[in-house]
Amino acid sequence: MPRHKPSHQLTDQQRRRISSIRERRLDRLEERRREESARVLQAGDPVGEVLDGRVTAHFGLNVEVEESGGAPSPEGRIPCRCAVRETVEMEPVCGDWVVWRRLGEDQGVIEGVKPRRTVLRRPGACERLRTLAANVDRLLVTASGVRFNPGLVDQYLVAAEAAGVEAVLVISKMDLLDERERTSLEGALAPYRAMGYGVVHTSLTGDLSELMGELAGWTSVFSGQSGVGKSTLVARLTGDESVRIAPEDATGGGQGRHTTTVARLYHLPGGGELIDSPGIRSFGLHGVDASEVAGYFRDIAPFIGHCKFGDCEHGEEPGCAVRAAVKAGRVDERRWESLRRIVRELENEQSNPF
Ligand SMILES: Nc1nc2c(ncn2[C@@H]2O[C@H](COP(=O)(O)OP(=O)(O)OP(=O)(O)O)[C@@H](O)[C@H]2O)c(=O)[nH]1
Ligand SMILES: [Mg+2]
Ligand SMILES: [Zn+2]
Repeated sequence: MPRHKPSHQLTDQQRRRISSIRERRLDRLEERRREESARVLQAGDPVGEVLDGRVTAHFGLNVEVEESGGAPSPEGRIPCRCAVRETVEMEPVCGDWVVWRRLGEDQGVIEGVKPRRTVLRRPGACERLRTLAANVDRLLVTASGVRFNPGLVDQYLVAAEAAGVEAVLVISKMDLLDERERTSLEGALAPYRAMGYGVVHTSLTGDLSELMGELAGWTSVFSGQSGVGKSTLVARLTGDESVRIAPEDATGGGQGRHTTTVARLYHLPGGGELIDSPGIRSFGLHGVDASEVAGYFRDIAPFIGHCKFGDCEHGEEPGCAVRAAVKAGRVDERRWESLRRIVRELENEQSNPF
């Protein structure tokens, strides 16, 4: 029995109930946040000037902030636990640039969140929980080479295109594949290479210089199902020994244990930032309209203006240029099936927002 029933098996009444419980829980959390903010502010008046900073992690009541600019201390940059001032409307998330003040050695208060350049969201029935990370330049779509799941990759790519974030495919656990499996994986990856996406292979001990090259100077975020090896890569790339990694992986196929529970920002020794994020079961595309999705498929987008009908859904309608391109072998059939599936899922969601 799966621990969580997929949401489409719930009745409308159940969905509404879950949604209202979530809302109440969040209201309580917000109430506690206000109390925390009041408590912290009472403990001492804000000292010193307004500082610039970046959010490195986000917990229930507190947000971890690092002062930006200036040289890091010998122990590295020391993050400060901050409460969020009540007047701040946007809830700060990992990667946010903020203005804040110190309240002491290791406490502070966030006074404001700067406008976001990019925003990545995660699935969830409630808007307030959806933001995963802000101001990222690259989405590292991480998938295990063992039982590679292109359908999920396609969802991530749509999310990246919609957010205006460059996506790079990171295919992990290559050490577990034999020659025949490698060849078949290459076949599945060929369409992505042809579309211009970077594809990087990694293994448990192999060289990471190619991946490092993709990350230098940018803020990148790892995403992908639990157990694919995101944190393993973060630990190796940053040399940070505090990164939590799942113990021995018996299956190899990415049956994750949800080891990482909150998104966290790390620094790369050669410059650039890396955000590790919790593995997710599926990737929702909230905020993306079903009619926009085809435009986010790099291989399909060039054909969509040529369909007979302006509102063509690129299914089996007559005169569909996308379908014709698939039949002519110019678009990978599996990608077209992905498009159809994502559109169907979004239409279901949009007609049933719970
Ligand atoms: N053989 C092999 N095992 C790997 C590789 N990368 C990671 N693993 C193992 O896979 C398991 C899961 O790794 P994690 O790094 O914790 O996975 P994660 O993606 O961070 O998972 P969550 O935090 O749950 O989302 C660990 O036992 C790793 O040792 C790899 O390239 N090859
Ligand atoms: Mg992890
Ligand atoms: Zn069409």
